[in-house]
Amino acid sequence: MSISLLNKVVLITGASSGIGRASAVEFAKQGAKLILVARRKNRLDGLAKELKSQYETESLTIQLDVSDKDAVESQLNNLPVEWKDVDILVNNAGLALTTDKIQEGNIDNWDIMIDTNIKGLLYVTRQLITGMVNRNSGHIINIGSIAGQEAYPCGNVYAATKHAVRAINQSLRMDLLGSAIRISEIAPGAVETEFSEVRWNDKDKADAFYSDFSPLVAEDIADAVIYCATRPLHVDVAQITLYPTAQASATQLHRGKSLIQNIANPPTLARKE
Ligand code: NDP
Ligand code: 8X3
Repeated sequence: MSISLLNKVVLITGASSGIGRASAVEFAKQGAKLILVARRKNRLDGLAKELKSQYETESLTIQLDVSDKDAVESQLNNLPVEWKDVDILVNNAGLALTTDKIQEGNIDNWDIMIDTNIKGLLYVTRQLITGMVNRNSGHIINIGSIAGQEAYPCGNVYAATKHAVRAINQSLRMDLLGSAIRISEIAPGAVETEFSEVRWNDKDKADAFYSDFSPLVAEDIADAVIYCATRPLHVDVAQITLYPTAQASATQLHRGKSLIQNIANPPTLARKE
């Protein structure tokens, strides 16, 4: 049993790469209209063009740094009238920067993670939630992490931001109780996207990280996003945690080719640009 997403207006932050991009593709397949948000506008425009030709998708692309409070307010307050009523918000934009001990941490990196993963998510949510409340309809899907459920060595500030996402998710559900608005959190383990390359600013190190186990791919998370969005309106999927089969916690990865060879149909790797 599922509901239709045809002509629903879906705003996805961080749609230029990885999980956000894959989610945009899946929503496009369902006939949704997409507001694609990220800093790299050329990528968003390329995606919009691709989705138009493949699925006849109508898209609006917005270059926006979600950590820029004033820009979020002005851009999202001034959406063209046909895009104003956002039905589904996917708060996906986020990043980790380095894996350092706190005592060796770079404070500028902490600020960027906090400003993007926590404050950016809140700024975007605040702009769109009033309309959802007024219409008594809407769905906010937040991309958290297993790092929101456990801390791990050198994951300190990133894990703190994802714990915050989890807390915000729980609070949203409580604050909106009595409305028809749904709140979901998806918490992935290791997903092969540009995430690790951004984290370490080192593509070889990122490639090596994923090289000897079968990580999740962005489409696995997009699949969960669509699952949440297509449940009947009386069902609110509160939280989904997704691990690669080869992972049991943030620090426990079964590395080695044997498990991969035992999987009959290994997933295709997420597209990278
Ligand atoms: P990617 O690096 O592939 O994608 C991150 C996206 O976030 C990009 O589209 C990037 O766009 C966008 N972004 C980053 N900073 C900003 C900003 N200030 N303003 C607007 N957009 C921004 O990584 P993933 O797809 O893996 O990450 C998506 C989410 O999933 C993140 O929240 C991440 O924490 C979470 N996650 C990832 C996991 C993984 O293992 N990959 C596991 C668990 C959670 P641009 O640079 O163009 O602005
Ligand atoms: C990304 C997963 O384990 O690197 O959120 O924190 S982890």
